[in-house]
Amino acid sequence: MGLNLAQKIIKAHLVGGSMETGAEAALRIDQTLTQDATGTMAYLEFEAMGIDRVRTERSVAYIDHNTLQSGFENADDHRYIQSVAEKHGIWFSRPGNGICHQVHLERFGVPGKTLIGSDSHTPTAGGLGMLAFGAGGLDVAVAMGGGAYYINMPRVIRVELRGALRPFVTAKDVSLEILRILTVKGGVGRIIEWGGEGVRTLSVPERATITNMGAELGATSSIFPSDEITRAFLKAQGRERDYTPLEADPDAGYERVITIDLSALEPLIACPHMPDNVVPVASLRGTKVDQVCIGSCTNSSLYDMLKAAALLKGRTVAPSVSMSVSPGSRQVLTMLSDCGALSDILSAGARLLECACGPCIGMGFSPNSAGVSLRTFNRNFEGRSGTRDAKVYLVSPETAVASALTGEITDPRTLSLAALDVRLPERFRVDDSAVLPPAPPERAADVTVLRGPNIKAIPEGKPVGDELEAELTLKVGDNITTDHIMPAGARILPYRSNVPKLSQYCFEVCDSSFPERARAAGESVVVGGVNYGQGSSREHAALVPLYLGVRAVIAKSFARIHAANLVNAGIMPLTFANPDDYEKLTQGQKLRIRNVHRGMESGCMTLEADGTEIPLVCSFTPRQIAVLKAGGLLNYTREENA
Ligand code: MIC
Ligand code: SF4
Repeated sequence: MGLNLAQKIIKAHLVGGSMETGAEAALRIDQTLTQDATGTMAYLEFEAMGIDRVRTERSVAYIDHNTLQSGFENADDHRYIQSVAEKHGIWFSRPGNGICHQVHLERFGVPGKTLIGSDSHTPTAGGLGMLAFGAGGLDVAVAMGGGAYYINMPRVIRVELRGALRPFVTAKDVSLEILRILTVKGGVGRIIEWGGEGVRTLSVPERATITNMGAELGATSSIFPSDEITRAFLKAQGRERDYTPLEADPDAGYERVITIDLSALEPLIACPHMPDNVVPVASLRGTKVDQVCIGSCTNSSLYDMLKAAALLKGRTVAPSVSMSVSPGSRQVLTMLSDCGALSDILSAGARLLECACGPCIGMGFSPNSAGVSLRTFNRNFEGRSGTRDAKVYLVSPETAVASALTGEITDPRTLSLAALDVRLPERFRVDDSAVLPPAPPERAADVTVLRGPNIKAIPEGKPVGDELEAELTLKVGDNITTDHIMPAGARILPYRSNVPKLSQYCFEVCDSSFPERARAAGESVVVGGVNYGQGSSREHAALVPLYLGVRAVIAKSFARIHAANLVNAGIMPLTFANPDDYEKLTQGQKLRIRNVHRGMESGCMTLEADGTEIPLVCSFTPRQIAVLKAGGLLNYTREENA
């Protein structure tokens, strides 16, 4: 049997382990990216490893999340990242240059290469045929140092695309359709490989909208083939030399094949508060809209912005709607400005925000109380927008603009507008002056790393002992996101390099008394339901609980990146052997697990809770057991390097 595309790239990068489904595979990583909200931690960790210079083909540090600078904290972090990047061989994309995934697609992604990034939407680069993974900062730090990245060898689902999208139906609707089919858990342990004749009808930015939202499926990665459309995109970016054709073998095997007929799709919308809560836009017709936002790493390409501008041209946003547009990169913004499309957006009454994540992560532009916000983004988790009771819906740029114009949720097809004829340019405006090169090796020693007072030490991991005795300090339900565990937003995000300060907000969305209780307990355990830790790659969702004394999380199931981050922090992710046992546990109980070390090896442990015995399971690889016993990946790597 031939190989699918994912297997081909994995095979070419395998440096250890095995490609058998479920086994641990160690991959050589060609490129890394970081963004500032996770980057400070990643570079502190990289520094702690004592390696002088990155050993990747290309590592890029982006500043795109924390750009509000409402105090000294963000600016200090930017200077830290800029100087640490210059010293250690990392390219630095200045604030204002754009969202990491958009800029990486435009300027750095290479088909057939591997990329890991300290951001869950790193698989956006799969739109170019790159095999890209979201990871915790520590995994990225290790990869920068030349270490392998470990994945549990995923199953591969093929999505076969047929036909072509009809007017006003978009790549975003394809993302929402696959979420409707697979749900936010459906991609866990899987790579989603897109293929079929319909692929040829999708441009690279459209493919990237689709691979971007593979993160919402919980998928390990998502990937498109690299074909003539990829070549044309790279050529238009002035880097045709990076092109390699790539496709699956015709007889490749897949776990499952899902067929989507593009011509049968209609505009879709994800309702509050989960990206898989998908219905046709038409079914919500007439719902009043308060706010509309176009942007984020899902829908901020030049293509998306030109479509939005064409629909807004000569029209006015409804008086009841507050609308923002955040182009994904400086390339997008300058090209919009050069061709006059920016004026069409502004004249229609939209507010122009910076080329950054902005409202997507609650950094400004929060909706009004109980407001309805339509966003072209990828996540609509409760509270993420910064307004606790806001109702956030996820849509395409076309649906967003149609709704902004009418003031209510509107299927763009009902406005009798002429079909859009937006094409990508043959040549993008290439200006990399906002990407600063690192110092050459011979000058690196002269570069001083600048640290502000907000940068605090990384919490030290503790070796996992043979017996755990701890209090169950928090019991939460299903689909707990990292936004629940470690919220972001304008109030909290500036403290991403200050774990003690961040700890005040841990689990704030679920129970604001948790930090106090955990501190009082000393050592504690958190209990969760299915898909615990879904969403972002932020390792703060592990490091902050570590700081608060959490030693294990017991859940019905875990999201991939978060489970890896817990292990990296030296916290055990354990699973109920029988999910119904979740009901037997009560917050406040004293828990005990004996013979932890034997249990990690055998995959079974027994939890004692007030005389009840509850079987738990785990499937740690020998490497993960060593990491847990060392008290986390940082200690483990230090020991290995020594
Ligand atoms: C997100 O979209 O949730 C973020 C903010 O980009 C995170 C990273 C972070 O928390 O800094 C992600 O997706 O990994
Ligand atoms: Fe930024 Fe939002 Fe994309 Fe995360 S999902 S990288 S916050 S734009």
